Amino acid sequence: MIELYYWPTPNGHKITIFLEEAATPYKIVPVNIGKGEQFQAGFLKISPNNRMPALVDDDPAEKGAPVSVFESGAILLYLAEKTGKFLARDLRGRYEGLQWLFWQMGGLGPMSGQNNHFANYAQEKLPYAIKRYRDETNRLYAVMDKRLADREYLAGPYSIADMACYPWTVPYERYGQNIDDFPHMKRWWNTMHERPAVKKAYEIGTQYRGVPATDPEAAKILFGQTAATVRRGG
Ligand SMILES: N[C@@H](CCC(=O)N[C@@H](CS)C(=O)NCC(=O)O)C(=O)O
Repeated sequence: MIELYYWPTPNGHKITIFLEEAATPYKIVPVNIGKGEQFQAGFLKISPNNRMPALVDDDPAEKGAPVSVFESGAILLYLAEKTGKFLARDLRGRYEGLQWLFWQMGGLGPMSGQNNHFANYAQEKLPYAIKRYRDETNRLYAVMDKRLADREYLAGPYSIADMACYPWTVPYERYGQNIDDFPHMKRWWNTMHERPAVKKAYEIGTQYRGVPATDPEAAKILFGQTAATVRRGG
């Protein structure tokens, strides 16, 4: 059985989308990040970056001790390799998927995250920072839009790259973007939105709603972490 350490955020949704698409049995272990559960000692052992998602597989391909994985991109790759699904096996197809997965991990995710932080969470409204990340999100949407002009999904066939990108485009309005400016991306977005497994993954998320990151106690836990936070474990 796979244990998924999860909270319903974009990075969490990526993994429930995969597991629902592949019909892989799994058990959710909630990690309420607004309450600081990401700093519990047991969780830090499998996710030293104090971030969810993380996964423990007690029936790995090579058998033996359970395998634990943190970082959503690594988890998607692990699951694709375990199940043989949603990543092409041939060299070219595989790298079509992997490059767009890494594009999400290094670009779309972090830039949208900073966009959201400065536009919606920062107490101090900094016009330069807000514009910087809104513009970069805007640029990245155009990259995706161009890519999707002549193929159904980012890698061609449906893959872990789409599962990684979609949750980070769901809140496009919060990120100051107009999806009508990106017609190919909009077509892809609607296709993703209508997939039954994607709907199911988001439905599962609704069971775990905690306090929003704007709550003062949650904000204290989530924002302003430094090396000292890591050294003392929370
Ligand atoms: N690069 C990591 C990012 C994970 C991440 O940022 N998770 C957030 C929620 S989306 C989290 O656990 N935050 C807890 C905290 O900030 O302490 C991944 O893709 O897994």
